[in-house]
Amino acid sequence: MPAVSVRSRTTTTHCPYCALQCGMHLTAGQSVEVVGNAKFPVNNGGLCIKGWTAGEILGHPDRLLTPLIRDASGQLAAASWDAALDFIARRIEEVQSRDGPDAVGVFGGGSLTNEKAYLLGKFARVALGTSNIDYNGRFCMSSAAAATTKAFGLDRGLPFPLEDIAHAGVVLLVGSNVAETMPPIMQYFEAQQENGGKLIVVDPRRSATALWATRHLSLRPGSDAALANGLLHLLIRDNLIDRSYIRDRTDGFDEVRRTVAMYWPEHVERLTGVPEAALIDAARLLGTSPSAMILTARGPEQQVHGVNNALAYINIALALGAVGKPFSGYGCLTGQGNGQGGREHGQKADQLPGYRRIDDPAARAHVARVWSVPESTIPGPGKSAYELLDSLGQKGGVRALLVMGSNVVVSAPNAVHVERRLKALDLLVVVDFFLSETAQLAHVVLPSAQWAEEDGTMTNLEGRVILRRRAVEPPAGVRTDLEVLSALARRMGKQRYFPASESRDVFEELRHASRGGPADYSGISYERIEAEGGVFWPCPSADHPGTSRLFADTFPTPSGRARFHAVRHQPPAEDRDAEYPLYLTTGRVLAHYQSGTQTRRVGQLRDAMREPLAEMHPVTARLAQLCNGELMTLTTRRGSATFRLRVTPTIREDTVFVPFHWGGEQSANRLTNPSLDPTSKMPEFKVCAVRAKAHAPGGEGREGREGREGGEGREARPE
Ligand SMILES: Nc1nc2c(c(=O)[nH]1)N[C@H]1C(S)=C(S)[C@@H](COP(=O)(O)OP(=O)(O)OC[C@H]3O[C@@H](n4cnc5c(=O)[nH]c(N)nc54)[C@H](O)[C@@H]3O)O[C@H]1N2
Ligand SMILES: Nc1nc2c(c(=O)[nH]1)N[C@H]1C(S)=C(S)[C@@H](COP(=O)(O)OP(=O)(O)OC[C@H]3O[C@@H](n4cnc5c(=O)[nH]c(N)nc54)[C@H](O)[C@@H]3O)O[C@H]1N2
Ligand code: SF4
Ligand SMILES: [Mo]
Repeated sequence: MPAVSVRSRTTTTHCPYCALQCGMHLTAGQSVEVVGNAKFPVNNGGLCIKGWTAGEILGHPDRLLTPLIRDASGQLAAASWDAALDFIARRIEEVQSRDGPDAVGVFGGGSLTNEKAYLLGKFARVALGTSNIDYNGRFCMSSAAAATTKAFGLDRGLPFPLEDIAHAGVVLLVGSNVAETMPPIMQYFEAQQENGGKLIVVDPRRSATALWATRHLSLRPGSDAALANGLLHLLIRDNLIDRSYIRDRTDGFDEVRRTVAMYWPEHVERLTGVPEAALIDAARLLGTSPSAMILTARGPEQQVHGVNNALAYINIALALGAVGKPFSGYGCLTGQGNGQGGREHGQKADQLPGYRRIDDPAARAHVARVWSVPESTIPGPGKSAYELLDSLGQKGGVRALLVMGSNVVVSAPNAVHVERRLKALDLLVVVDFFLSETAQLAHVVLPSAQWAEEDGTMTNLEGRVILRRRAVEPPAGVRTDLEVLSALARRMGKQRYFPASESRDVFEELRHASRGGPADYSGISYERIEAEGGVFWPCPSADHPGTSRLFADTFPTPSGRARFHAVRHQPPAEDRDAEYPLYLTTGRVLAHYQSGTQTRRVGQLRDAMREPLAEMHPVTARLAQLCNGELMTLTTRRGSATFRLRVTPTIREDTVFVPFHWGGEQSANRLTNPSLDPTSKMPEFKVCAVRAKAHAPGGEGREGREGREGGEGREARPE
C-alpha cells in the first residue's frame, strides 16, 4: 500500500463524490477516518455510505504511482515523468503538424475542481489551440442547463439554497432518486413533511425516493413533456395559475396555453400511462399550494427531448408564479461533485470562463486580455462530448485525445462503438489515479493526486462555492492535475501562459477571468469560503455577500422577464416494437458512483452490491419465464449485455432498469442509444427499446422449452 504521510491530524474538507459536497472531517493516521461536519449547512453532519468510506480510496493498493507508456509489446510499462511528458508532447506535435490543431481533443469532467476545469479549458485553447474540448457534464446536466438559460437567462442548478425545500408546500420531484443519489438531502424532505408539505415523485419506478412521496406518478419512460403539459392544462382549466405574475414577469404564455389545450387528461393518460385521476390530484396539490417547487434530475433530462422536457416543467413553475418567490420555483439537481462549477469555467465546447459564450465577441476580448493572447487565437466552438468521441480516429476527426476525469468506456452511450473509436486513436492519454477501463486503452497514463491530497474549490448543486483542503500528502511519484497541465504546456513552449500550478494562484486567475460574466466569482476568496461556510455566485466584489436566491425581482434576460416555451410531446428516438418490446432505462444505485472506478474498489461498497441487478416487473418476468436471481441477456440495436435479474413490483411492466456503474459484459452502456438532443447534445440514456431473454452462455439468450419446440422463446413481452 502506498504510504500516506500525515500533515495534520484532522482536516475539514468535503466528500470526493456527488454534488451535495457534504462537509466532513478527515483524520489521517494509520488509516483515514471520515466523520460528517455537523456545522456545514448542506449535510449538517449527515453522510452516505460512499462518504463514510471515502478514506479507503486514498491509500488504495491499486493507486497508480508512476506514469505508464505502452511499449513495443503492447503492454503498459512504468516510465519516468520526463519520458512520458516528452512522448506526449512529441506525438501531439506530430498529429497537429499533419492534421491541424483541431486533431487534438480534450475530454474533461465534472469531478474536477474549478481550478482544474479552468486550466484544462485554457490548456486546450492556448497550449493546444484546439476547439475540441468537451466533458462528461454534457452527459449530465446539459439539457436542464440549456433549458434554464432559455427560460431564465441563467443556468444555476438550484437558484435557491437546499434549506428552502423544508418550507415548500409541495415539491414535484421529477426523475430523481435522491434517497439513493444524495441521501443526506432527505433531511430537508423530512422537515418539509413535518411542516405539512407534500412530495409528488414522477418516476417509472417506485424508487426509494418514491417511498417517501405523498403521490407517485409512474409515467412511461420518455413521456415527461406530455405529463407536464397535461398538468399545466389542468392548472389553466381550473384557474389555478398566477395571471398577474404571468403578465408582469414573463413572455410567451399565450402560445403555451394554446399548445397545452391539446393535452386533456384522457389523452395524457394514454401518452404517459398515468391515470387521469392521479393527474387531476397532482395538479390540484400543485395549484393550491402557497409555495410550489419543481425539481428535475436525470430522468427527464437524459433524453433526446431533454431540453423540451425541462422547459415543459419550467412552464408549470412560471405559470404558478413560483420562480423567484420564497420556497418555490424550479431547480435542476446537479449530479457530479463539481457538476455546477465544471460547467462554468470553460471545459465545455461552447464556453469560456465565467459561463461566457465562446462565440460572444465581448467575452472573447475579455478572456483574451486575462490570458494575454490575441483574441483571434482563441478557437471557436468545438464538438460536443459524444460527437467528439464519435469522431475519434476518423479522417478529419480527433486523432489524439487527453482524458482528465472521465471513464468514457463505461459512461458514454453506445460504449462498444466508443471503445472502438478510442482504439483507433494515434494517441490516447489518460490522467487518473486508478487504471480505469479507459486508462487501460491508453498509450500513456499519468498518475494524478486525488481529492484529499490537494486544495481546490468546488461549486455544489446550490451554486455554493466550497473549498476542499489537502489532508494528506499525495503518494510519491504522482502529480496534481494542475502540475500535469503546466508541465505539458512547458513542453509545448507555452510556459509563459501557465505560470501557476498551485490551486490558489489558479483561482486568482479564474476570479479575473470570471469577472463580469454570468458566473462571477471575482469577489470570492479561499479565506471567505472558509470563514462563511461557502459563498454563492454571483459574487462580483469582495464586499458582496454572494447570491443564495436568484430571480426575486428580475431575470437576467434582455427584457428582464422569463420566457415560456411551447413544447409538444414527441416519442423517444427509439420506441418499443415487436422486436424490442420493452423500454430500457438506466441510472444509479446507492453504493456505487458513476463508472465505478472508485466505489468498485471500496470493500463495503462492493459488498453492498457486487454486480448490477436488472429490475423487471413480476408480470413481465412471468410471461418470459424468467426467475428472480437468474442471469438475463438484454439486447438492443447497439449490442447485448448480461445481468442478474431482480424481480420487483416497483417498476412498470413495460420497463427494465439497469444501473450503469460496471464495464465489460455488464455494461449498461453497451445497450444505450447515442441519439442526441438537438440543442444540448445530451444522449438518450434514459429510454431505448430492448428485448430480454434468459442468458445462454455463448449466445444472445437461451431459448426456452417452447422455443426449442418451435414455439415462443423465453422472452419478456409485456401486454
Ligand atoms: N449513489 C450514487 N449517487 C450519485 C451518483 C452515482 O453514480 N451514484 N451520481 C451523481 C450524479 S453525476 C448524478 S447526475 C446524480 C443523478 O441523480 P438521479 O437523477 O437521482 O439518478 P438516476 O438514477 O440517474 O435517475 C433518476 C431516476 O430517473 C428515473 N427515470 C428513468 N426514466 C425516466 C423518465 O423517462 N422520466 C422520468 N421522470 N424519470 C425517469 C429512474 O427510474 C431513476 O429513479 O446522482 C449523483 N449521485
Ligand atoms: N447509461 C447511463 N450512462 C450514464 C449515465 C446514466 O444515467 N446512464 N449518467 C451520465 C452522467 S450523469 C455522468 S455525470 C457520467 C459520469 O461518468 P464518468 O465521466 O465516467 O465519471 P466518473 O466515473 O466520475 O469518472 C471519473 C474518472 O475520473 C477519475 N477522476 C475522478 N476525479 C478525478 C480528478 O480530480 N482528476 C483526475 N485526473 N481523474 C479523476 C476517476 O477515477 C474515474 O476514473 O456518466 C454518464 N453515463
Ligand atoms: S451524499 Fe454525495 S457528497 Fe454526501 S457523502 Fe454521499 S456521495 Fe458524498
Ligand atoms: Mo451526472
